[in-house]
Amino acid sequence: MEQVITTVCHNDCSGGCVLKVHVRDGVVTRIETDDAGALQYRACPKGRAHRQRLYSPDRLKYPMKRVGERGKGQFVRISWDEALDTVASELERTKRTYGHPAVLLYSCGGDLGQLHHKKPMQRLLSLWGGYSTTWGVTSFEGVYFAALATYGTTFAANDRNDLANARLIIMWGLDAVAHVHHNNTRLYLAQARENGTRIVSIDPKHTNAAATFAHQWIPIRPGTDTAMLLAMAYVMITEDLLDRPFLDRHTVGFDRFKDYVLGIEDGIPKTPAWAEAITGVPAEVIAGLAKEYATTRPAALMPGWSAGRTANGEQFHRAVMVLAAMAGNVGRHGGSSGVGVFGPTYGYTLGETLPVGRNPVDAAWPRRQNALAASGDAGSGARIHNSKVWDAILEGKAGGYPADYKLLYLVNSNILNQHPNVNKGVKALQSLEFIVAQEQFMTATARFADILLPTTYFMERNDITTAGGLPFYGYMKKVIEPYYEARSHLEIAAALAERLGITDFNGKSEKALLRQAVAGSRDIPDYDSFEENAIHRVKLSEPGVAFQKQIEDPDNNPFSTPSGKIEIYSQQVADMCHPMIPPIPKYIETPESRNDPLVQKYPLQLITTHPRLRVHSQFYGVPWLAELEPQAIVIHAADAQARGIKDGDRVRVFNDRGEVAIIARVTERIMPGVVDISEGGWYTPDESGVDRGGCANVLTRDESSPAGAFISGPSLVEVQKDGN
Ligand SMILES: Nc1nc2c(c(=O)[nH]1)N[C@H]1C(S)=C(S)[C@@H](COP(=O)(O)OP(=O)(O)OC[C@H]3O[C@@H](n4cnc5c(=O)[nH]c(N)nc54)[C@H](O)[C@@H]3O)O[C@H]1N2
Ligand SMILES: Nc1nc2c(c(=O)[nH]1)N[C@H]1C(S)=C(S)[C@@H](COP(=O)(O)OP(=O)(O)OC[C@H]3O[C@@H](n4cnc5c(=O)[nH]c(N)nc54)[C@H](O)[C@@H]3O)O[C@H]1N2
Ligand code: SF4
Ligand SMILES: [Mo]
Repeated sequence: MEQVITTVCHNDCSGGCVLKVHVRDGVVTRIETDDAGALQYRACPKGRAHRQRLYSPDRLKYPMKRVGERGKGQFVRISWDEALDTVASELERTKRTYGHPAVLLYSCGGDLGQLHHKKPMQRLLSLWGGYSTTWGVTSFEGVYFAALATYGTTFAANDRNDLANARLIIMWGLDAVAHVHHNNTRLYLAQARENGTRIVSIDPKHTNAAATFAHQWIPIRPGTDTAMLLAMAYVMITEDLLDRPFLDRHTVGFDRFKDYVLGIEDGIPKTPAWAEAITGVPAEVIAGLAKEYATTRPAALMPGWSAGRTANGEQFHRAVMVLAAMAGNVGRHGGSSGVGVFGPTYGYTLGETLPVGRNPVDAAWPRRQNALAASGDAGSGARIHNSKVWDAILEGKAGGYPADYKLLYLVNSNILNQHPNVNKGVKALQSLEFIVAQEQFMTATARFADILLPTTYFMERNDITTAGGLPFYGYMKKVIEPYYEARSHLEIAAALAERLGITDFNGKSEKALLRQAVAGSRDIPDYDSFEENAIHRVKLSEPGVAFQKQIEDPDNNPFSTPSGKIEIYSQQVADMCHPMIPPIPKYIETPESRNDPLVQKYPLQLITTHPRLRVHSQFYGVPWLAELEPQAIVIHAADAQARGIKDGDRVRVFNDRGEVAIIARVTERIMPGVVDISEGGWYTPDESGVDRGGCANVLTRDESSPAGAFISGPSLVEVQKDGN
């Protein structure tokens, strides 16, 4: 008999989409989606294709141990007991020999569950005595830093349904069609457009969102956006288009910013002509958009996260927020604080599932120089930056890192594939004493593990999720039994706790922990119906607006910054005394810009966008999706022609860091001089070390931005027709 069970997709595109999973004899046979009511949470093609991932030949069935050379992917099946005993004894050996900081726990995205993610392992290792880990959220450290510095909080974006109230929407490096950024963002963009709202896209690519919604596409050289924002500020200042009362009432430090923009501070007026030379955007286009933004109220300046994932990406996000304040768009319907898709205003209320506790290794270290007070444990000096993991492993204390790292524990991460400079990553992984990966698939990283622990798919366990941007809770319901011997992250941590002699890890079942989370929610009235329906929407009388109270009644509602106002000049940042993290936003050129001498050798700038039909490396090779969109390098027709490349040709893409062999997609939907390989192609080296899987990170720089943005571009490369 076929059953249809409703659950919610787990992927970290923040979709929270509804899946109606058909199950027959314990096997998923097909997947449909939401079709009820006016506001649906409809799944994308990935959500519909989960079945091909669930039962993929790459899925791990049993615990395994490495037998061949590390990285060659040769493993034999072992029992769970042997696997867990080995992991526990390696943890203990590493601790005895080198101390707790030698254990590096790494976990990234993948899944938006509240319970089954890194939490069980974090809690276990904290109780055990501590571990090293990273800081610098791969996704959005730039906007995170900027929002904390400027507004004192990250709950700083209007609810996404408020977009329908805007009269002008600027999608600045934002492709809400490909990347979702909450399921119904597309619906609200469509509503806005139908209402006559003008929509502009500023992006090196003519994105899906631009093609669907925008009236104007402004191509811009990657990594130069701050210069364009400063020139827009210049026009607004010199043409007296400022919301002066707003600036006077709600902000501090505008005059310092103004002096910099006008060139009083450094002798360089940030004119549109100055910005044109840097950004490639004509001066009149910059001036035109500045006037339009300053005079159209309300206007929503909506950045994605990619322009912030460049060197000095924090400056981009800080500058966007300053522009939003200059135009008085903060705290009003249809406006935007400039925080864009990060947020939401709506504070989700859920009780704790499993408290992670304080990590003694974090607690033992003084704070980093570049940590804001509000950054919590991530501000500990024991942390290594995400972009610097390979150097930290290779160099350890001798290279100035906090510890010598010997054991890498991976949960929800395809780190080799997803971190910059894969070839350096291979060396780093080879240098470690022991690697454990809790994985579902034989990924590029899993091939390097010593022990592989197979984990459950979200459809094989219960969890709760929220989807950023709207007041929504999803119950990710178990629909089938675990695949072969797969176990959940919670079960694995509990089994290790026994072996490590930790008695207070957790005495509760999975469902009891989820019940406890729901009991702590002021929104979800009852657990059982939530579990049954799989979604709970909170009805608000109107879309939430970030900082509405602070703007409407500032005397009684200060911002949570040190000054109580929007900090255009941040004293907290000034106190860091870091020349590359100025207290007002500034344009600082990125390495591998068009002015880098390396351009002679590698003339094209590579960006590495998030794939529409994968979530990072997840769904790679799923037949339905791969057929729709094979992994390719996107190149402008003029650049292709100059190299004798035709659409569909095999090309080599290379720089000093490595080489990728891939198919070319020739188009005019990307600006000349810029190429794109979407991140997440599976690193598949051939005998000569050339990657055949289209992994962009073979080519990217493993540097962090001064205040912590994880850099995903631009990287200089050259492209040649294969066989040349
Ligand atoms: N389908 C799908 N959706 C996803 C994900 C996924 O893997 N697949 N990943 C999710 C996750 S974890 C995250 S963090 C987000 C990421 O969301 P984003 O960071 O916003 O996504 P990106 O694709 O990196 O970039 C968005 C747009 O910015 C443009 N861009 C790149 N560099 C620059 C630049 O320097 N300036 C300007 N102006 N534009 C630039 C790109 O061309 C692209 O169109 O997406 C989430 N959503
Ligand atoms: N060049 C470049 N690199 C990038 C980026 C970029 O824009 N450009 N973006 C960065 C960003 S924003 C992010 S968030 C990272 C993402 O980096 P990752 O999170 O490492 O990428 P995923 O491919 O999602 O890998 C998650 C892995 O966890 C495994 N896994 C184990 N257990 C579970 C589970 O229970 N659930 C799920 N879902 N997976 C599990 C999955 O099988 C998968 O292999 O990539 C970063 N890397
Ligand atoms: S992959 Fe993302 S957009 Fe697609 S169904 Fe899942 S949550 Fe929704
Ligand atoms: Mo991300």
